[in-house]
Amino acid sequence: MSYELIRTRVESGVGIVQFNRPKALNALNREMMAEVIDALEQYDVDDAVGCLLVTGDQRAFAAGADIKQMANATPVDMLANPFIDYWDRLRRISKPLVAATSGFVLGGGCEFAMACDMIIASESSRFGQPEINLGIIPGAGGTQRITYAVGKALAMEIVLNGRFLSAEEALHYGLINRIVPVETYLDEAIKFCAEIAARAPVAVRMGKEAVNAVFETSLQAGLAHERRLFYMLFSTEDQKEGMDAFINKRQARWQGK
Ligand code: DAK
Repeated sequence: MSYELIRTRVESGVGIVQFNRPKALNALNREMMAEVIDALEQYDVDDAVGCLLVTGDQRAFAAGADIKQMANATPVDMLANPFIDYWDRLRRISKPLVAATSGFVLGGGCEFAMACDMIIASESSRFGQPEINLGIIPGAGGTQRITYAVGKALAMEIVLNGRFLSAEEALHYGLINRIVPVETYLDEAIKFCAEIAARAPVAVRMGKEAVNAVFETSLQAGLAHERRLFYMLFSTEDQKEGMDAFINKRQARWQGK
């Protein structure tokens, strides 16, 4: 599949998708989002890929949804817009999904990063939901995910007053996993993803599913869900391999089976 608005490649078991609209600060238009989701879904079923990484460029991860594309939209246009469906498809990606951010991470760009499982941020990353400046509010999960991450008080400032978070603040509040130098942020993120990609593939997916269940269920239901996934992993060859490798003091060789 060839793409016009993104770049894709596989490195060290990591499926990398890079937004490629630098002149528009990687604003997420419908066409680019369609390509992004298509590429991620393909990597999700590719056995050579164990972890997915989405990135932009140094100046911007993404400065939001494309304002020019939606400026004249009616409610019905927005309802018919496939845009929100892309976020639902993002949630159905079963392999770990990491965002490597730098520069502006705003609006839909921030919502995209927060919809990922983990965020590796360059020192220059600035996170925000500035939709209020356009007379709207976040519409792709921003009000919910930012509140889960930073709590109600700060979320209100971010959503109602367009307050940006620096990388340090984002780390402090647990929005991101780590801060890395601007010059090497993508390499660092690839290394981070490659480590995960080298682990037992089925267990990694089940681990992601179990952690994400926290946001969807009660503790009781979440514990039951975790236990079912845990028992299920005892039907995999990788569980037998992992435990045999430990007992015999050797490196495990994962099959993803
Ligand atoms: N959309 C379109 N173009 C954008 C853009 C955006 N979000 N952000 C930047 N650009 C373009 C600029 O128009 C400019 O293009 P030219 O004028 O050169 O043609 C180019 O990128 C460079 O931007 P600036 O000249 O403004 O660069 P500065 O360094 O001066 O400023 C900035 C950088 C990031 C502070 C500024 O560009 C800015 O404020 N950008 C807008 C940030 C923003 O408001 N983001 C939120 C967008 S609204 C939906 C759910 C959710 C959403 C949509 C639909 N559904 C349920 C269907 C999400 C909505 C949003 O994200």
